[in-house]
Amino acid sequence: MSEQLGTLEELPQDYRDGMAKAGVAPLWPMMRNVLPHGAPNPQTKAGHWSFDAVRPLLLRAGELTPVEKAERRVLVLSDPGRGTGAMQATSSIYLGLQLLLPGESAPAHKHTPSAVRIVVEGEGGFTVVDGEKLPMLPGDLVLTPGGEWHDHGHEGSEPVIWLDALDLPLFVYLEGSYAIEGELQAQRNRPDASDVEYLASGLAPSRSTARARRYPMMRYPWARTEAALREMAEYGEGPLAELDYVNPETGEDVLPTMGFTAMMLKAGQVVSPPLRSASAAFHVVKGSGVSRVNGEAITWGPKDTFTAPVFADISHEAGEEAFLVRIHDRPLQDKLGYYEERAK
Ligand code: 1HN
Repeated sequence: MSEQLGTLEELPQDYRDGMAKAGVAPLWPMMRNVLPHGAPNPQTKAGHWSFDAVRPLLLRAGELTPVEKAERRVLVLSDPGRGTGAMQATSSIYLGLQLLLPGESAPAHKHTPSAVRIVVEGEGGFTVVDGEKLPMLPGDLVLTPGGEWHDHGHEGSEPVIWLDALDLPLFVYLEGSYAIEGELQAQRNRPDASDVEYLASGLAPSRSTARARRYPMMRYPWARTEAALREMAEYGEGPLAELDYVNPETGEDVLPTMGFTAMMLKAGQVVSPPLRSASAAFHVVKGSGVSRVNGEAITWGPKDTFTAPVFADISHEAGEEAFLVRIHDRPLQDKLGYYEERAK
């Protein structure tokens, strides 16, 4: 294995000029940039967005910019490693905080990237996906899978804020990101599938009926997630209560590229997971604590969001009982065949 590869500067100027003219470049000076030894060298840096800091800015956006002029009234959480304005929070995950005011609606569209909303504040908001009206209560996780029509509305009396997570950076990278606009959807007059076909965990509509939809359940009510985590923390095996959000028909991840894992930390509990090849964002549904990401301390409170690059050394310590949702790209890495965990 060669240690030191040749540099561009070592090459004669006439040769460099000739290469530039011919539209070619030598690989060897650039090889380590794209293939570092042992582990990736991520551009992403750990980020932390305090909800208390972002909330007033978001509410002010509500005064400054009518939803008609924004389509989606969102403040984007940019990766500090890429700088403010970067349309990504990690290599593969876009995050934004979206505000909808009472009576407003965000128009229908469908696009190639998939999105998930985690409701941060307020009641009365809803998302309609393919005609299914999905109520949005704090902590709920709502899917709008790629290719599905979706619009948002608000029947309540206070502002509603949610966190958007999209696999947008992948689609931008693939030059595959685009949207189609449409009319607000007619809503089917029935509760969403989490309150009908999939009301009870472990029960699914009989297989004698038509084949299940690709995305059979698109709302994961927080009340059930929290109740399940509490039982896991009390009686489950292992030190940590963690639950993956899965498709109730297949048991697979809810979306092709992004995964979601809810976790409960008891007051004072410390967890130190293995290094993972997946990048991650953590959204604090409730509670407070301190996490260390590659040695940097992040002191978080309710409704905050923080991120960790690939292979980050992460530990969490809950000051009080805490519930976090981890957003990650393990499903994509599984499909590409390289997801990896390394013991610390
Ligand atoms: C989008 O469709 C929504 O539907 C929110 O609420 C944020 C950011 C980039 C691209 C599409 C939404 C988005 C988005």
